[in-house]
Amino acid sequence: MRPANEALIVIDVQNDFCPEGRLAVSDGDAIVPLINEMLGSFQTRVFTQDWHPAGHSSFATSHEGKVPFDMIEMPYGPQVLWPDHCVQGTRGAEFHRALNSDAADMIIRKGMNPDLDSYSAFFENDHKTPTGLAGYLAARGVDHVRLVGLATDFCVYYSAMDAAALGLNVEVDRSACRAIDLDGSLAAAEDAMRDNGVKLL
Ligand code: VGL
Ligand code: ZN
Repeated sequence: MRPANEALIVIDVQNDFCPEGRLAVSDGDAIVPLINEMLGSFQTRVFTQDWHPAGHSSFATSHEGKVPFDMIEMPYGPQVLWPDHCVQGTRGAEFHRALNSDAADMIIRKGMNPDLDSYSAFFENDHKTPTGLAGYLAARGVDHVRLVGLATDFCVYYSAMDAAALGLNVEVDRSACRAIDLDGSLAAAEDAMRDNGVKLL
């Protein structure tokens, strides 16, 4: 068993990010057995769930003339436009059915604000609006997090950077992550994480 100051954070292991999902990450479901095994050795286990209202501003279908993976400028900065995904209450938004989600101590839902995307488990993409996870971890005496899940170069990456900025000790276990990798985004994310003191396993 890992010590009580360490948490496992399982990012967005949902049907829409797995093969056959709306924003499928190649091999995304391959990490499920590994994560299930890891869950047994952490005393604090947090899951995140991307949880968008229909018509969310991060969907290409919400912008006339745009297609998935186009970029737009939002008031809070550049935003990739995605296929519709993880719409609240749909099968695509559910955790992968083989994932042991019963093990979650805490489930953080994010991306509910129609005008603002949210990749990180800690802050929405304006880098200001908190999800409450930092307070939850602090209240439980957690100062060390291990991140796994989908996708390495988006939600795992943003979560790792925010965790490091909050002063937590951060590890990303790449054996239990898979990437989207848009135009070199995986290499860029790994470089930025290393530069910010995130330990890549
Ligand atoms: C994610 C794109 C859009 C992720 C979520 O979980 O990495 N990526 N929404
Ligand atoms: Zn999303």
